[in-house]
This record gives sequence, structure tokens and C-alpha cells, in this order.
Amino acid sequence: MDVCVFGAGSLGSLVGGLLADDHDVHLVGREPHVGVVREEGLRLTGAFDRQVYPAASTTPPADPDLALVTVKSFDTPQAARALGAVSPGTAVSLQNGMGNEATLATRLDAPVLAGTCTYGARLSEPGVVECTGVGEVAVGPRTGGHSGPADRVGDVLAAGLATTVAGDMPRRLWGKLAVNAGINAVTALARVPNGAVVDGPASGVATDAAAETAQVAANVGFEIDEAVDRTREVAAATAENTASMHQDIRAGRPTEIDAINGYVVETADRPVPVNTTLTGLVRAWERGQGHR
Ligand code: KPL
Repeated sequence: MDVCVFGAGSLGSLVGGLLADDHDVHLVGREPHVGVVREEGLRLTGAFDRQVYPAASTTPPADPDLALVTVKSFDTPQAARALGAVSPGTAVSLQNGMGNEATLATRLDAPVLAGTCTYGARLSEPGVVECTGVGEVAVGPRTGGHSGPADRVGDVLAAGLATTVAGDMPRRLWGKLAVNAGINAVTALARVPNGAVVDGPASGVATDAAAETAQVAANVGFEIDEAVDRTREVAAATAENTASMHQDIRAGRPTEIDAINGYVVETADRPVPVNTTLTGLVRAWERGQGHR
């Protein structure tokens, strides 16, 4: 199967790398990373120790059977345009935040599936990605239920990743959103690893942000009562990790605040003070950096 990974940063490279022995994988990312992968292959370290040889470039190949989208949520419109031009057979969002699938679907004729991914990854240097935590991928129709494309994509992913084909992706996306709303902005603003929200001064802020997200989810029809416990569990399981938003702030890059805590604020029909505060602080930092 021809698999294009659109957004081969840390997570996309890990996902593509884990599939490369079984499928014809093409990583689409930035230089110098894709150049090194093209010349020397991709080294997987951490939980894996493997050298793989996917194709790699800055633009997507024509007609891939499957496109796995792993760009930051603010780059989804650009991914939709680029993938729309190469007509993948099926597309799957494995991104943080909400609304990515709908944005992709505006430009693609193909089925667009929802996905969540809890593998941890870090690009240690061009051509080298470290797996900082073995997680799980869930994939399924973006409106829930089951479909032939979702089952087929599940088989493709299962070649290299722990995979579940799920009939309740909308609920799972809310569950993942709550975890990200609890961990990402808090650890980014406090400049602490994920484990710092398990207990200590930041834990109440993180669990309140997750609990507010669960209330908003319930209001739009999705019960994620386990959100607070799940946030603590993920923080404990990824205790040493630097969350993606923390990595972005450290590197001076724009963050996914709009698609995470900002989405909670926009969707809420009642006050969500913790998410509002986190969103305001991260947006203020972004403005200071000239990103907005
Ligand atoms: O998804 C993550 C992220 O960093 O974006 C978590 C779950 C917080 C793991 O670091």
C-alpha cells in the first residue's frame, strides 16, 4: 500500500517509520530532515532501534492509497490544499485538536477518517526520531460508526502500530482534547515536563481544564466522565515528556492553542475560566513572538 505521511515532523516520522517495513511509505516534511531521510534513511531510537528507508520529500506524491495527516492543526488548511491536488484514496487525521477532519474534507473527495495517536515522539536531529512512549492509534469514521475504509486503514496501521478501529471517534476526540487541554498549555506556560501535572502546584489547573472540557463535551452530547483521571494517567505515563505545546514554545513556534483550549472556550455555552485563562496567556505569548 502507498502511504503518504503529510507532516513528517516527530510524530509523523515515527508513524511512517514504523510502517515502512510493510508499506511503501513516503514522508512529506521539511528540509533538512527529509533530505537526510532520502540520503541515509530514517533512524528510530528510544523504544525502537531500527533503520528504515521511506521515500521523503517536501511535496506529496501523486495518488497515494492513504494519506496520514500529522501537521500541526493550524497547518491543516494548507495540508487540505496540497492533498486535494494529489487525490489520496483515503485520508486520516492523526492530529491534536478539533475540526481537522472537517477542514480536510473541504478539499478531498476521498473518505476522511478521524484518528488519535498517543505515541510519544521527538525529532532528536534530522533523520533521527526517538520514540518516547509506545501508545496506541485509534481510527474510525469521523462521525462515528464503522466503514470499509476504516477497517482497511486499521489493517494497514496494524502492521507497525498498536491499532484499534473505533466506532466512537467523536467521543474519543473529545477525550483526547480534554487530556491535551489539561496538559499542553499548563506544562508549556510553566515550562515543566508532563509529570508535573500529576500532583503539585500545576495539577489543579490541569485537572480543572480537563473537567471544564468534559462539561463542554457533555453539553454537545459526549460523555467523557473519565477525563480527569485519564489526564492524570497520561501525564504519569508520559511524565518525562515535553508536551508538544511546550516544545513549540521552547522553539519559539506558533502553538495549537486555538484547536485545543481555544476550541473549548469557543464551544462552551457557559464560563470556562481555566481554559479562557490558559488560552489568553498562550495567545499573549504568541503575540509577543509576532505570531498573531
Ligand atoms: O498529545 C500530547 C502532546 O504533547 O501533544 C500529550 C498527550 C500531552 C503527550 O505529551
